[in-house]
Amino acid sequence: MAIERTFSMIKPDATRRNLTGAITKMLEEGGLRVVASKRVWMSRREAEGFYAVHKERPFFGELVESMSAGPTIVQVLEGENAISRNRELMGATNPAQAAEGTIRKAHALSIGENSVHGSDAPETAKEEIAYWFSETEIVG
Ligand code: YYY
Ligand code: MG
Repeated sequence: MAIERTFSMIKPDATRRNLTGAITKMLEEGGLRVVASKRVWMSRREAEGFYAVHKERPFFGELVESMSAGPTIVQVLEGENAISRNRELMGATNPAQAAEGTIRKAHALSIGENSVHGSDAPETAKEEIAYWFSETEIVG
């Protein structure tokens, strides 16, 4: 099995409800290790840049609004098949469809305020990590 790194966020809807520890615990108990972490309050411009792939989607405005509405914890996670493992632990984008035991099932409020982000592929993981972290901030 390959040791990988992925990019994760604990979104403002979750930090607002003091869920940083609870969500990090679910990630750690799911086999992932936090190798970089910081708390940021992203600007609208940073949120637009991060989610640029979605800029033509109807929910883009709300997404940028909610991501810049409060603090986010940005993290790099490491572990076996970290990208797909993290997606499993997160659960489906829409919490109404998320499996029992997943982070979104336990904590998400709605499809828009769904508590966590996780990269979806090796290339996006690399880009998303580089968007928020320099190499020296990642300590494996
Ligand atoms: O990767 P993931 O976060 O599970 O979903 P994406 O399809 O990449 O969408 C990113 C983000 O956009 C999602 O977490 C919430 C928001 N969103 C939305 O508000 N409404 C939708 N119908 C789809 C996505
Ligand atoms: Mg996505």
